[in-house]
Amino acid sequence: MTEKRITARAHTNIALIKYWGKRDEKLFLPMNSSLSLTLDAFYTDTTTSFLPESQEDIFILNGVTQEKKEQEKISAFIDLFREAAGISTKIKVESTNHVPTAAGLASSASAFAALGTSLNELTGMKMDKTTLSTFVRQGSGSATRSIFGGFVEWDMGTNSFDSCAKQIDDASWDIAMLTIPVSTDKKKLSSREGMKLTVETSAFYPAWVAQAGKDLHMIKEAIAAKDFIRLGEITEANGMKMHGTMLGAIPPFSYWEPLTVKVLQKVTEIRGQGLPCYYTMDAGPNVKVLCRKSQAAEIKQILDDTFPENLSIFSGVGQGAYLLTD
Ligand code: 2P0
Repeated sequence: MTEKRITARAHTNIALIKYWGKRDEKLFLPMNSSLSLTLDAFYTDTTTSFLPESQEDIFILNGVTQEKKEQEKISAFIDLFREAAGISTKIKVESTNHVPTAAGLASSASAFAALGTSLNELTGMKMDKTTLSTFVRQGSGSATRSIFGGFVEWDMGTNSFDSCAKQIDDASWDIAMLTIPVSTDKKKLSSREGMKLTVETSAFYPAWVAQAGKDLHMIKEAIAAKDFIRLGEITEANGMKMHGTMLGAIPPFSYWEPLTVKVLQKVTEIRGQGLPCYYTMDAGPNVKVLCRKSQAAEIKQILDDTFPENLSIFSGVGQGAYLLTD
């Protein structure tokens, strides 16, 4: 077998309508459809190559060979491609996360989207992006959306073949995001565990599912109308509804820290001063702020003056996953 090395890049994405809960844990089928913005500031580069002589896959992340547990997780994902392509050769995966070290934003979304895009080429599958998104979904749900750029919808679908992503809009209309890193500590409860506990125990969960569907419908209308204010209002409300479900879980839990609340209050205050900006949060204490690109520098300055030890990171809109080698 000739030495073939395939490198792919995928950017991370931040959901504006959140994915929170699975209806099928093995196939990563979500309880609700979601919608995200792909970011250009944070991405993963992954190179794959065949290991014809090896009995095992090898997974190297940021230059460090990973332990068996991580390796097995990656091998199970590679198996999806091997089975589809009818091959059994072991594979070496070399991955580098390009995420500002202070941001605490290491993302399974960019990781599995980059790996899947690379494997799609290496194994000769050459699936179209929509089909590829159904494969990477089975590595991590949020990765489904990182296959595409701009505003991306992950349609919950009816089965494993139609639960896929599609681009809604390329978001090339004065959109940006600021990330305020509140804490870089490893979270106590992974998003996978957090959403499972919420689905199984939260009294608020059925309301979340109903609301997420309505919010998705409304945000798509706002995007079609390029209505930034409406987009922000729906984003902010949806994120808070997701965090509300966690307080209804047994035991209740929250990813918030005291500084999180101060940042949220500041964003509201900045908005009150006539600079439209809207917050959202994922399964962690960091705050992301949706704003107009043309006003991002001004908003960033106010945030950085207020929180000088937690400097915000600017991101423009990112493109979908792509091959770096050909
Ligand atoms: C999202 N999150 O839509 C939501 C909002 C976090 C909060 O997708 O179990 O790492 O691998 O499918 O994708 C993070 O969860 O979970 C996530 P798995 P994932 O972005």
